[in-house]
Amino acid sequence: MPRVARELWSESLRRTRNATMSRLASLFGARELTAAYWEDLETALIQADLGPKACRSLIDGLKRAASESAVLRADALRSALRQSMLELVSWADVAPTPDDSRPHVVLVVGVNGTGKTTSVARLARLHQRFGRKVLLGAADTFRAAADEQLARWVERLETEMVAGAPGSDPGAVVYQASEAALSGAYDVLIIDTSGRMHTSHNLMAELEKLHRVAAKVIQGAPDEVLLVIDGTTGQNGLAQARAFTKAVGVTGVILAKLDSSARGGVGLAISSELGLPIRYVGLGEGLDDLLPFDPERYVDGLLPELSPAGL
Ligand SMILES: Nc1nc2c(ncn2[C@@H]2O[C@H](COP(=O)(O)OP(=O)(O)OP(=O)(O)O)[C@@H](O)[C@H]2O)c(=O)[nH]1
Ligand SMILES: [Mg+2]
Repeated sequence: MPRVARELWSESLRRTRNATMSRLASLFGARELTAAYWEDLETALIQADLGPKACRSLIDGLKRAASESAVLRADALRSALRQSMLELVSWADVAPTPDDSRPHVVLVVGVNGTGKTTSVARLARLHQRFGRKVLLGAADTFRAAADEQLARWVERLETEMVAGAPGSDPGAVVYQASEAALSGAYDVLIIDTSGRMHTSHNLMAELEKLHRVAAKVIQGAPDEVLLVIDGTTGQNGLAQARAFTKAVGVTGVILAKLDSSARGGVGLAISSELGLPIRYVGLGEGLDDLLPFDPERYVDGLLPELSPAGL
């Protein structure tokens, strides 16, 4: 990975690292692993929004490692924790990728303001980098200016989009966009949807319908349903993920706004408690600031270095 990307990850996770994970640095320096020590470590991990399940499995793993090696040196503790964290976010499955047989369809969903529209544009950019022809579907017909926002991105991306009149049926947009993707020989169709509360039954049912409409026009579509979670909202993102997964079968998560979050550890909770892979992360507001998820960069960005006392 180019150096610039590594720095972007580290820079973006600075807040989480400094605000919530910094306590770990002094814990890494501990000489004696007492009961109070393990409690402190667990508290620090919980505060970083890793969620109870991930915390438990990390602590259990570390205790095992400690008992196996009798004395666990501070630097060994850091690398054991790093290894366990990596295991929690490393997914064996590979994200589905477009093939030549038909357009690859991606449905982007999430609650209000999480970063869906921005992510749609940036995802388009990532696909364009592979030389793929990308069409956007503006199925957020609910918010008046939504298609204008997407249209501005479309201009910058030098691509096309299919939109409907404000207030019109988003299902019709998905239908037209899917047909246009087929007839225009597009490689990828990315559909933006309106923000919706995961607690609203009707709005979740509407998403299910969009899913069905896409499948009607393009057999097997959508290939991916990406849930955008705002990285600043911490554990609340988990409740959202559960509801969206129930309604539309989310295939992966886009963790946006990691750069403005002090609770970036939530990615570990998403991976371990929901069993959902994180596919992309948002590390800024620019067109090039959506990156494919990289477990090593993520974990290294979260963990503070050893404090000098621990060396
Ligand atoms: N710092 C930062 N800001 C982001 C990121 N992703 C999105 N944003 C900002 O978050 C705000 C909301 O982004 P949108 O893409 O409009 O969110 P949305 O989910 O489409 O919103 P609704 O359609 O209203 O539900 C914008 O100001 C974006 O610039 C990110 O990764 N980092
Ligand atoms: Mg939007």
